[in-house]
Amino acid sequence: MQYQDLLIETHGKVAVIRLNRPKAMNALNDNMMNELGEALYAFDKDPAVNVIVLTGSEKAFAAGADIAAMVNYDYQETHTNNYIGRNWEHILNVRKPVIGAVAGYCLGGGCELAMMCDFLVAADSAKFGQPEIKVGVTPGAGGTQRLPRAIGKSKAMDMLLTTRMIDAAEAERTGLVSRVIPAEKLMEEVVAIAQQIAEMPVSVAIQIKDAVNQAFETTLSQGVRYERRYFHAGFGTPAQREGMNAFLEKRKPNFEGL
Ligand code: CO8
Repeated sequence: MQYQDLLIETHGKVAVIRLNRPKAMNALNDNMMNELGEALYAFDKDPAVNVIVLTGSEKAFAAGADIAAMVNYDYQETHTNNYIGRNWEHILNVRKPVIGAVAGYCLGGGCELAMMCDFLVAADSAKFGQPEIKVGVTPGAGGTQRLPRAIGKSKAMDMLLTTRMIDAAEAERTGLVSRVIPAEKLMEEVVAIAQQIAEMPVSVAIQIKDAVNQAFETTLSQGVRYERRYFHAGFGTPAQREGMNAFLEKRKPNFEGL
């Protein structure tokens, strides 16, 4: 499939979606977000793909929503046509794991999109920020909600109100990203991480992702009960038979197609 604003690669069971508007620091416009939704859904239902990586360029994961496209929006248009809601959050419906690989600027809507990934790996060049206040608006794709959950209220307020960017080291320290990697090795290492996950049973990866996301939507006891349903159900699956027997037989498990 060819896209105007995305580049696509596959590495075995790993699909890489690259945001690609180099002249505008990957500013996110309507077409790119429509295409991103299409690509995500295509890979989510493709049995040859177990894990998706979302990335940008060396300079920018994305420097935000496209300000040139938004400058003349009016309330009627954004509300009635449901801007953001209609095409920004498809990523949240993807069942397979989505890893965000962030290099360079990751700002505004770019940071909000990154935070919709299941986890983030940053290049040491990454810079995260929510500078929307400087262009006269609040964040609109979860910045005021996901950022405090990720890094705590004080740091989030600081970033949102002052527009201060944090670097990769601070992002790792605060839990926004899981690992930091030298920029020149970012994609090699992220694809290797994704391949490691892709060798696991995709059915269980989907359940773990779903259960972890429940942790942000429910109470602890309800969340644990939710997890327990998956755990019990696991004993009716071929992945459990293969995984546990392989361990006891001291061989590598083969989760192909599971
Ligand atoms: N939108 C449109 N174009 C952009 C954006 C953007 N967000 N960011 C960069 N560009 C363009 C520049 O206009 C410039 O274009 P040109 O060469 O034609 O002048 C080109 O990219 C290169 O940028 P710079 O020359 O500015 O490069 P610098 O290295 O000097 O600076 C920065 C890089 C720091 C990233 C700087 O470009 C910047 O501050 N960008 C804007 C960051 C920002 O304010 N982001 C928040 C935008 S608002 C938002 O994201 C709301 C999200 C809610 C969702 C809304 C959905 C409808």
